[in-house]
Amino acid sequence: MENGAAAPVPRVGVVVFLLRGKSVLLGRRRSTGVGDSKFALPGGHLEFGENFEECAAREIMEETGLEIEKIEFLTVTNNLFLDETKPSHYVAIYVRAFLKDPNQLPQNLEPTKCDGWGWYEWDNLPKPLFWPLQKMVKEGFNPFPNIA
Ligand code: 8DG
Ligand code: MG
Ligand code: MG
Repeated sequence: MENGAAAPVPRVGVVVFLLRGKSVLLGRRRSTGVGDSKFALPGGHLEFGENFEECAAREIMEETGLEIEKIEFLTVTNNLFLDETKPSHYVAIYVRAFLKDPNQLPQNLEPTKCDGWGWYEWDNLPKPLFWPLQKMVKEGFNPFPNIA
């Protein structure tokens, strides 16, 4: 840009449905950017050279201290946050994963970004949900494996 400011670009977010029984891990965001005070999935920015599974495992470790396994790609969405405090655009890569040790407890390792982590039943999700997740739920998306 002529004024020297960097032109905004879309970024890649990797977002994790961490599943335990009928529940999913959610945390209430504390953000000056997008989704402040909304319940959201753990995740973060894809770093240069990472694959989606590596990014998911790293973000979960950084944010919760949890070790995950069976990381599997689910879907991708294109999320525009143009009216937010800090306008942004994310291509969100959604994966699901499971705990390596089902007894391991989530820790709130980034308290400036999250009020705390909790397990929430898929059929009884908390409100308000971060809108990209709310939209997926409304459209009938289900992150749990099909057990035919
Ligand atoms: P990092 O510095 O650790 O890489 O990033 P972060 O601070 O953990 O990033 P984030 O905001 O948690 O996630 C990156 C972006 O991904 C977020 O700003 C918007 C997008 N995103 C969605 N849906 C969701 C979601 O449900 N959870 C999370 N965490 N991010 C999401 O579009
Ligand atoms: Mg992060
Ligand atoms: Mg995050």
